[in-house]
Amino acid sequence: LVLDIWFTEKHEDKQGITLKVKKTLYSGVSEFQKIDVIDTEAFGRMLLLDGLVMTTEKDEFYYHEMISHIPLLTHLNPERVLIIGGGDGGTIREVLRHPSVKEIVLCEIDEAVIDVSRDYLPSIACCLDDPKVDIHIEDAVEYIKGQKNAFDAVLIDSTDPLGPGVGLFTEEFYTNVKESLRENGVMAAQTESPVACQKEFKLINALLNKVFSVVKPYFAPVPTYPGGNWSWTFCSQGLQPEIRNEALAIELEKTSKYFNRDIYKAVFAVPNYVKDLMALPKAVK
Ligand code: SPD
Repeated sequence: LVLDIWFTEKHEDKQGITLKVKKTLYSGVSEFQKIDVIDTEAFGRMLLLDGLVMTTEKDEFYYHEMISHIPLLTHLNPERVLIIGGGDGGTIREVLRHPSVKEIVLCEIDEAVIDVSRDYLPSIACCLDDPKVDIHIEDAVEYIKGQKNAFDAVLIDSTDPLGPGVGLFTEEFYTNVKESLRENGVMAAQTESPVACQKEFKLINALLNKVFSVVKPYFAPVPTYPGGNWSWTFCSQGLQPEIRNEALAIELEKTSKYFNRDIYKAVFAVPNYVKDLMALPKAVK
């Protein structure tokens, strides 16, 4: 008997991402959500939370390189970094490539995501036990309230604005993130797909604009996410996103799968349909 099993993540009951399944490796329900790891033909092992694709072995590099190197290279000397969510460990792995970083605090609400990632996604979770990493199992909405002037960079590696992730997409939360930043601190958040999640993308950007003085969305492919094109948003209280450590950018470029210095500049290009969404002006002759 040859099994022909396919997984589909349905998006708003209108479209879907469909992958051929080799095997289900793990299925469980934590205090917060359903967790699955599926081995797929095309993208290797894939982590699902409440049935939504969080990461896969084959395309995780776009997401984790983008959420880390774009904001961190803007900062001259990031030493203390907070990652919110990110229990799979992919963002930790990339942040550790910045030698100035002395401490990474991972604030993840669901310890089970960390445990499952350790067991089934070793190439992504490889650095969760690095001595520079301090893991807090706590809701970041509460954790961030007690953090003032504490971090050089905050990276919001959250799930979608659903279930346990909802509180990470509010003006109050972003205000607390801003207050947790040291002088010249930078923030980057995953901000949904400009193709498939336009309502969410627009709303998140409007909230960020209320809180931060510099708000710059940037874009890259993530083939297994809805729309295939994803966004993150860089925020600061004055620093514009630009490479401030050229030597490190060159080092990262040598061994990254997506990041290079041309990509750094290109990711901030805003397509016209996104300018329309954000009510930004287009070129006028
Ligand atoms: N629709 C998927 C959004 C998931 C964003 N977070 C992914 C976590 C990878 N570390």
